[in-house]
Amino acid sequence: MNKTLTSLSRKIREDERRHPEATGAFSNLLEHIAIAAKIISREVNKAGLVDLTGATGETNVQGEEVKKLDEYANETLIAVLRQSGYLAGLASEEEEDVISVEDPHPNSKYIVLFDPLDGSSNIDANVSVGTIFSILKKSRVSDKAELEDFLRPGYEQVAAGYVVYGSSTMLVYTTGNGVHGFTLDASIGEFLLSHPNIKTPEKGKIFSINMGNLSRFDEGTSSYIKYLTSENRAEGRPYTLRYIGSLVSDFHRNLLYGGIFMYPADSNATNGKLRLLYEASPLAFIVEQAGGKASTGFKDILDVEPTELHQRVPLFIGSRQDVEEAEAFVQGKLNFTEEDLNDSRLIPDDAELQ
Ligand code: P6P
Repeated sequence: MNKTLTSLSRKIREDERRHPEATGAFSNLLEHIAIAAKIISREVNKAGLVDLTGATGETNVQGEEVKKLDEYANETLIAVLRQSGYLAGLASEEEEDVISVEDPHPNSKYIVLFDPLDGSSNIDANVSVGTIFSILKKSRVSDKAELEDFLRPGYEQVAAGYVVYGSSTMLVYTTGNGVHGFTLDASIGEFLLSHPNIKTPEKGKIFSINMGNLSRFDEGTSSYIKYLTSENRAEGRPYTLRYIGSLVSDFHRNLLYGGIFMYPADSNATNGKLRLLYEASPLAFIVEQAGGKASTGFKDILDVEPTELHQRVPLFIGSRQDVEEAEAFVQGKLNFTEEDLNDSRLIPDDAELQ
């Protein structure tokens, strides 16, 4: 496959041909998400010129200030997905309740959950932002999508992906058959395959966390950070801290380079800040398909049974060995104290971490 000439549409249809039972509804849905991404990308890339930056003066269901591009991205995704004709329902970070699509197409058995523009607090500073989406099949045959169709563990997803609006616009997705990245060639309006079959390094050298919350982290997380940043590490030099404050951008960098992103619970937020259903869960599907791991610190993200639409979850996600090490510290199986800083014999080697 000549990757630079493989469009997203072609890849989606090739995947479809592997499923004789496919009706084309799923492919159609993915292509509509790509259409919405192109429209949002166009506006994100000229936001400063068309007065789409800045706030609307409203707050969303999360109690967060709604930025104009937030609203634009949310409305675009809802409008385009409704037109796909194969959608039974949708849920958005910007919408308090699920939205059931009226008179859905008889084939419409899919539901989509999305964060329309994650990291939007960075928009005015021209920092990369992103869209995250998760696709499931309705759990019940009835035609109206209801809340219980959306409260599903991550391992039931049929597809997940994100769009990062950065130096270039990329769409990365999985349908359970590897992870593939497409870069938007705006001159022809096509997403072209640029990163086929993405695999994340087994172990990285980057950690991403908001160190401003250090005093509020649990002892295990604090000990893990000490371990990563110690000059006496048996495995070599300390890790590098990279944190943009935009989940999709931090996740995308670590997916390609290796490393771990953490948004743990802290004393102010017992479940952390990030949302399970349309942030942690889709990114967990992607990272597991790329050979990495996603955990709450105690269990796989994909196994978390949701109870609320907008519930938060602690998130440790990235290279498998890094996440496994973080779990060992968070669970108290490993500890790293000030005294260890001067005694390299105490630094756990990989065998101890297994
Ligand atoms: P903090 C952006 O607001 C966001 O939801 C994610 O994109 C990002 O990873 C996180 O919050 C940053 O949160 O508390 O470090 O500013």
